[in-house]
Amino acid sequence: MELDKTLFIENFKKRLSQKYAIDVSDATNSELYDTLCSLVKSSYSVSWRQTWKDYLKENEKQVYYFSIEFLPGKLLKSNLLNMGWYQLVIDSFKEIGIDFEQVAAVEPDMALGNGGLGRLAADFMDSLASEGYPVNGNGIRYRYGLFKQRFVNGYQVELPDEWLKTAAGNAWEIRRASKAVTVTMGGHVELVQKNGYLEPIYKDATLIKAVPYDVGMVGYHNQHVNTLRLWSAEIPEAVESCYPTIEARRQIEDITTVLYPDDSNEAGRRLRLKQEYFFVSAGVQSIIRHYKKYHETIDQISQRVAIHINDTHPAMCVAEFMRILLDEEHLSWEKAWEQTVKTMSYTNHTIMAEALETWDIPLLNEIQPRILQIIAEIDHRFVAHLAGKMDGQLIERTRIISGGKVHMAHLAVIGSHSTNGVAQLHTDLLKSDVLQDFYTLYPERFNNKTNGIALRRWLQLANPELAAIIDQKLGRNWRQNACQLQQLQQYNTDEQFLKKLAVVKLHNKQRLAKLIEERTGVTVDPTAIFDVQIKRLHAYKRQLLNLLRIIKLYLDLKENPDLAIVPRVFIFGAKAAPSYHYAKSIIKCINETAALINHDSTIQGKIKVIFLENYDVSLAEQIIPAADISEQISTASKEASGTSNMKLMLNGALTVATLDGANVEIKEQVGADNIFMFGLTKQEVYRYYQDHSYHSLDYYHHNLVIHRVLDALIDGTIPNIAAEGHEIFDSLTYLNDDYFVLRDFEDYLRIQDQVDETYRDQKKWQQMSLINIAKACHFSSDITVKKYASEIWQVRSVAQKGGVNIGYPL
Ligand code: NBG
Repeated sequence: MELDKTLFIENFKKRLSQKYAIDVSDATNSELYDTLCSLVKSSYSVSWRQTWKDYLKENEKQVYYFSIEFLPGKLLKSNLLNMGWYQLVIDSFKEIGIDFEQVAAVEPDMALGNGGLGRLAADFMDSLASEGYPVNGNGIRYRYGLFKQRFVNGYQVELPDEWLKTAAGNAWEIRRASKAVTVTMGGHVELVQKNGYLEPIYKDATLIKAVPYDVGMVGYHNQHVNTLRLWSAEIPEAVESCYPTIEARRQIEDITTVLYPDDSNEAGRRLRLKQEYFFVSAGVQSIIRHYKKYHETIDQISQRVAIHINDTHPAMCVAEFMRILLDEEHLSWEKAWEQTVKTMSYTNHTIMAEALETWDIPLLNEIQPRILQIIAEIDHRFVAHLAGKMDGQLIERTRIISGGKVHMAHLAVIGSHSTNGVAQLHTDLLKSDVLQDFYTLYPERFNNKTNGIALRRWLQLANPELAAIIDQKLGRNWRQNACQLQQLQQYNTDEQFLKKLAVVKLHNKQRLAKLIEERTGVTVDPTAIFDVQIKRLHAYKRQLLNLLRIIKLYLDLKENPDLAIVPRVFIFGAKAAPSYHYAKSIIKCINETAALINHDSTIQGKIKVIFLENYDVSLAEQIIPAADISEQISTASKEASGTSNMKLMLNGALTVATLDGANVEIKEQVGADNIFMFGLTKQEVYRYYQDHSYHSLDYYHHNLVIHRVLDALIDGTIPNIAAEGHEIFDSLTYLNDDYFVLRDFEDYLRIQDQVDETYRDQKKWQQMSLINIAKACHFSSDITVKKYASEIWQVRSVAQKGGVNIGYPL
């Protein structure tokens, strides 16, 4: 039915009355939110069912994107936008006296991820549905999402995120008890000969019921809805009596209780491994069950199924797929292996050693002995196949099991037909360094897929004013087809348009200033430069480099309060893993520096430092449109891609960047004149590793500025950081500064002076900003997923793009 305001209001009131037996005037925001979600869901459910039927009818190849993290944030606005209902709902609510923003605020962030990796998975889900690809997500329904961060006396304190317990709960999920599967864990396994194949006999194993909760992934104006399937662990009915106490039940239920913010202790690691096997096994079993329902034989399954391994956490997909093809379908090893490799593909998201997972053999044996047996056999055959053909040392370096450990990245590369990095520089590093031996073995498997972002969320929803002035110039087609944003470049000399850009930015900064005041009590000047660094807190991302410059500026201003600098507001948002001591010390130092600076009237408010608590997707949506400067200052070679760099440029921020991750490609797009580059290159960093010629202590001794700034960490200049200041001081001096902070410091100061100078020329600034907005379209995740679809998964788009008219019916 064609949707109009009157009809919508009528239906909304009716639904509210059916659900809660009340009128609009008596309803709470939660009730209004719940009613709206219910209407939205009933509308897209029709398309959801139809999408599924179309897949079946056409016998479409299905892709399953396995990721231990999905970080969608809030879904209401994004669903309304994609359905073509957004404006209509705002207008209708206004007419009946409801404040839409207050209703939308009721929704809890779905924070089932830590950072970039999980958010990328969520942006991909949006793009895949919007481009009409038959791709489903497969993950875990954590009862507690990423912790809520509070600052107490400047320290990070973690509180549980009970998102499912909030009044709004998860309005979007559908529990599908009928699709549950059983996951087997622990115990022992024996192989017995039976009718020419080996049958595994499990003893003392634990059976876990895996129940899927499906969330619709709504495509943009195309009536195409995919599924994000999240698994929850429960006790199977048949064995309920074996778990009489709450403690006993928790052994099972805990598997899907918390999202791991780190895995630095043994108990945490065991549970983490269980989580990995749990969602891998549940997902792979349900894929094969579904496939068999519609196909007679399984030996060509790779023609209809593709499984994507997002980072190493789901790497056991390789072994689990083999297990089912061998133990349950009785395929020969060779046939099963051929199908497995053709089905699997893998994305690497980091070169940081600590994130390339390995598992101790006894632990894997304890969690899933059959999977260990299969991995051992894959390893054995891999070695046997290469023996005599390849250098023995290369074989040792690449095998899956070595040094008492199982190397998950090796399993993922060996067991799949495609391995990709997430930015060109990162992929080059995989080939030349981290996975170099594998590149020698399988050059054809390696490819690059530079990350992307969903322009719908990060521009249309986060920055409606900017979107509106773009409409005035380009019409609305860019909303369907991101590439058209490029045309904005032609307005580079259109002074009126440049002024409009500046006005929009100012409005966004005023809004953020208000939020800052509400949350921190600190007043900031919206005409100052808003300098933003938002990302997980990690030494390699170098929030510390930013902090050292802030301290330098402060010391300069104390010496000379009339110093002519452009006023700046430094804005941080970052969570540190709870056990990452050093990162938490950096948080404490930033907070104490902020307290000192923000309350020192002698510097006349020329700089302010704001660390906003609890950085999450919703906060990112508020900070990004207000940013002037985007800090992308990781040590070259360490940041695989980064995606906040893309979101910030899309919103007109100018980037201060090292030649790292996707910054390199951003520079290629906007040109060296429209970005502020500084710092060591990857080659220079690697040269230091090789010749050991970096001695950070020399910088402390010989560079007066550095000396003075580092002393401020330990001489009481910044109060309340006696321990943390020393810890950081030592890391930068005696421990030789792993991430070259001191080496890059001077160059960073130089480039920041250039930022000031450029900001003084507002016209030039707006022109640079415009180029950044126009060129950001190259980083649309719509484009990225098309490349995954055609070059890795070999699937086609099945939805028609209908334009604005294919809204979703009521
Ligand atoms: C992160 C990288 C980022 C990258 C995202 C998404 C992990 C393991 N890696 O640079 O650090 O942008 O993945 O690819 O979270």
